[in-house]
Amino acid sequence: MALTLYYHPFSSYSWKALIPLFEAGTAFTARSVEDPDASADLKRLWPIGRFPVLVEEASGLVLPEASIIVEYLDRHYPGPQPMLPVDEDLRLEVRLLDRFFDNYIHASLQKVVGDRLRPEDRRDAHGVDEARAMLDTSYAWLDKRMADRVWAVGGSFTLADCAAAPALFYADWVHPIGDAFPAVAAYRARLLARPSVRRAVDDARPFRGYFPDGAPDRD
Ligand SMILES: N[C@@H](CCC(=O)N[C@@H](CS)C(=O)NCC(=O)O)C(=O)O
Repeated sequence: MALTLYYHPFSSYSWKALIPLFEAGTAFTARSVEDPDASADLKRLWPIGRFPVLVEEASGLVLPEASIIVEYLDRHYPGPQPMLPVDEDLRLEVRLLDRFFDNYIHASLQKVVGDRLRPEDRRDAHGVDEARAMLDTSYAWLDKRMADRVWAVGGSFTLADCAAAPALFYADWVHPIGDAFPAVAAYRARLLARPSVRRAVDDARPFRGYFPDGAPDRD
């Protein structure tokens, strides 16, 4: 069945949906919101307007929200390795880590980036301080967890790692992980070495100029 992904190559949440598509080698049509027609179609399909959004042409299914997209792909277009483990308790742990990366790391980095995009007189310094504090707390918790792990949950690459890759990639740009959290830094490096993640990072390179205040000259 034909699949279309509405996305942007530089968008962190888009990477979260792209990574399992690349992992499984699933065929899909990519419609970047750089294209005004794709952007208009996206807003018609999902008035919230955020991306990624997956469309399954044959069924007419319109699926927003990256975590839900990953679960749907895993169920209906599985790759060689499940993104959600078969074991129910491990599945729950994967979902918990997925929430952790989205709610505490991804949301905090988006707050910092979003603030830079505001006019100077509309900035929210207190909110940014809170986001940075949350990043520190999250890095500390994750550092302990990752000390003796390769991937976020269990022994294989899952939805939790799909969430972690873009979150840690961009979080480190706005709030460096540094030497204080070596297990988080090593996990980020492992994620970036994964071919599916590397492909998402490389496809986004032409858009680095979009990063407010400039992208760091690394990664
Ligand atoms: N909860 C959504 C978040 C999606 C999201 O925030 N996407 C960003 C790009 S990374 C976006 O659409 N930004 C454009 C906008 O806010 O208008 C998900 O998990 O997919």
